[in-house]
Amino acid sequence: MEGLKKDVIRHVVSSLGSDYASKSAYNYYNALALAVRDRLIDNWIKTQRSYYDEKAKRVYYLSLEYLPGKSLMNNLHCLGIYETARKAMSDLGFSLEDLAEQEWDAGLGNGGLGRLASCFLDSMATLGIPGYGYGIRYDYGIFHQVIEDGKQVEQADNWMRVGNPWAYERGQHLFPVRFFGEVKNWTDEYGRLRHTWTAGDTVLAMPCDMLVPGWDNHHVINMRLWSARSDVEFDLDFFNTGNYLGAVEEKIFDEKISKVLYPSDQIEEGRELRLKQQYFFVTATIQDILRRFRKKHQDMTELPQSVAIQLNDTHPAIAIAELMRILLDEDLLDWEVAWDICVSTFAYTNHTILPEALETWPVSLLERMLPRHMQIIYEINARFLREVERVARSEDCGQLCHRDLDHLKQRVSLIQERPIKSVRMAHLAIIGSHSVNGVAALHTELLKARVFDDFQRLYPQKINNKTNGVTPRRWLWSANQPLSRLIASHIGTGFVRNLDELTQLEPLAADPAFREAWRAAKLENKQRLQAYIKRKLMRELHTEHLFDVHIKRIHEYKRQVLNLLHVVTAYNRLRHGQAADFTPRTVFFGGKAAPSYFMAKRIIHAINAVAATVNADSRVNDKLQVVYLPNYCVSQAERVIPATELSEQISTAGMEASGTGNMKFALNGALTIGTWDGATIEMAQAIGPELLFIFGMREDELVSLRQHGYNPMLYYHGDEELREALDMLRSDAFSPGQHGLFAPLVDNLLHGGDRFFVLADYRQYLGAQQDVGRLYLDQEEWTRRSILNAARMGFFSSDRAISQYAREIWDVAPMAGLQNGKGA
Ligand code: GPW
Repeated sequence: MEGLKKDVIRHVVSSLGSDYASKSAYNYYNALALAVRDRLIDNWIKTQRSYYDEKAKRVYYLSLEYLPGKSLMNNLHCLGIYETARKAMSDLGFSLEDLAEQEWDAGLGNGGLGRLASCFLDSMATLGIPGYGYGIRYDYGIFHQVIEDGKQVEQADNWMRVGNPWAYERGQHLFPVRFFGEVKNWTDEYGRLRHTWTAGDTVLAMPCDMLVPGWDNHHVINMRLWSARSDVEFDLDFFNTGNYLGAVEEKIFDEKISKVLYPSDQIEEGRELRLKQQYFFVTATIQDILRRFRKKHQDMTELPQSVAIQLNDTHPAIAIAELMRILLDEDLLDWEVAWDICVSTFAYTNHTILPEALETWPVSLLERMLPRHMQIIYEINARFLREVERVARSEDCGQLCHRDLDHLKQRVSLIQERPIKSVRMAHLAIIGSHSVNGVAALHTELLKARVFDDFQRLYPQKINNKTNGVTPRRWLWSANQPLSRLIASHIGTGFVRNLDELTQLEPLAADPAFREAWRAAKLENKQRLQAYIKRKLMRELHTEHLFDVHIKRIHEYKRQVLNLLHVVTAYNRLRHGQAADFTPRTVFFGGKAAPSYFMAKRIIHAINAVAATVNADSRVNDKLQVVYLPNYCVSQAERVIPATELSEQISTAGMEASGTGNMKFALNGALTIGTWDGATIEMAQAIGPELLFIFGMREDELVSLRQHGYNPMLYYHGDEELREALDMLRSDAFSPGQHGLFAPLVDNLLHGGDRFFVLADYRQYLGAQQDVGRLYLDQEEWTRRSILNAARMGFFSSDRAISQYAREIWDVAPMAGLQNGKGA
């Protein structure tokens, strides 16, 4: 402890240039972070060296998004110096919790997809897998959400304004990135046609490294984020022409590329700058991967034995064309050889079946910005369609039938003609990869049977499932110390590395003393949340209420509106005196809406309007409260999830690819009210469906309902309570003076086809909520179920997920000596 104290004081003085006697929390946080980073960097260097020494196969995880959140607490826990740090900082006059609050969340992602990437890096580090995360260091991460007059207002997230003590910026290792220009043809010595891309504009990619430690194993992996730097200052001509200000403007223009994260989740914006970001990221990453590879290899055909590249959705899929370009135009390989290398190296993860989220890029834009890549994509497509034709005409063509050949070719082509001629990035990713995986069992089945059914017939081995997982280090140990300590006092701490060990809790569910201790831990978390809400929102929570929580991005398919209709109905019953047996509850909502997503923003407004009415109504507000948590983010989730008793996972069946929040809640002892969707299905199977509150139509039932003609009006007319709730929303009961404010929401359900089947599931949802309320009155039974839920969540560790990726997709093994956790 004395060593850490000394280091902190030294950093306050010599790294931050401040007086250690002036007790600034900001300085002491930064100094502590630097002292922790000092303890990581030796192991990081040793880890990287061991990869070279052991000629290990490396895994590269390519993601346009990461959501690491805050690093301090996680890193202290991984290093095993949390207690030491707590005492050291307390000696210096600080509470560690307060210091940790000084850190800004690294919000370099939108939601589940970005957070999954961060959980996966944590697991690679803990399992000792030679992995690297690659991404973009956006200057502005996901916007900061404030609620003004019930509406979302976006503020810029200038997360690095106060510096980032965790990152190493490597300004000396820059990679060139080129755009536009033209393609020149030439003939090589064997008479073969060759191509050279002479690009117009150049910018530079600068690496910023963030260290990702494993749990108690001395293994530290790297997350390398690229930041755009202008090459103007390297080009003296620019300044020498006398146009100084013009040169500076050019510099600012170049550096715009990594300026801001696109804040839309599951909606494609199709903006030119977004494509620039993708290619900027991809080419810098591929150059870095090949640089490392070429240190030990000359023969490019050895690439797949040394390198696995995982594409996190299609956002980095242009990497397939980029690697082809390098192999063809720079290494001068033959097409077939280059293509085999690509397919064996790449693997692609799909995270959605929503059509509005499937990426396409206009051919005209690609031709202009990346002319050589567009040529290569055309060539990939031509060869692929010839292969399709060959397979379709062959005898074992299965369900393919060559009468339909033209249609088949149109469906699978990399190019779609309408509404404008565009490249389908998912098709490029499928064809260019040896593995295509979904993120939960149902999702993968839907990929095979619906979205990519043609590809499933063409390549029956390619599509596979890897159900998502979450890291128990952040989402149990670090976020929920009260519960973790209780668990550890009975079964030891092995569960942090091997989550299956939680099954040892099962017998304890029958032990009344353990149940009481479990409840006490949950209550401590509820009280901690209560204090936080009081500080931030100046509101008093009732900790004896059932805490019912719905936090995630706002999206119509996630159906926050269904939850809201339950709240309005409960409000009506209480007002009308029809709910004598109502179990008091507080309903929490939280989540950001894409700034361009009108309906999602209106939903936020409606939630806040209902909350204002309910909370102000003294007839009901001792029994029902509604809280909107502004600016939902990773660090807020870490506070809210441990305090949650009821987890809302109520997406339209078939539409949530997996969900990962669902796992974090159950792991922390919340019971789930949910639909038969995504990974919630597998959770119900692992836990026992009777220990969750499952309701609603299933995916196949919705398909047939849709086929037979779904008429939401039938539900409206047939259900009095539903009608009352919808009429109130429309009739301005919650928006006095703002006529028609929520009419778009209601019209969308009644006259817009209710694409997400909110009305179809309303009555069943109410029934399930009734069951929830009733069970909560029996605290012994509730607690028993809570314990069993957590005890059976072992499968949903991201360690299990990453082990499966490593074995079944990447063909990599953990580093020797790290399998059992302890590092060299
Ligand atoms: F549309 N997901 C997300 F598939 O958070 F790309 N953002 C996205 O843009 C997409 C997916 C994309 C989520 C899924 O909605 C969620 O179900 C899943 O658990 C998560 O990705 C991680 O796989």
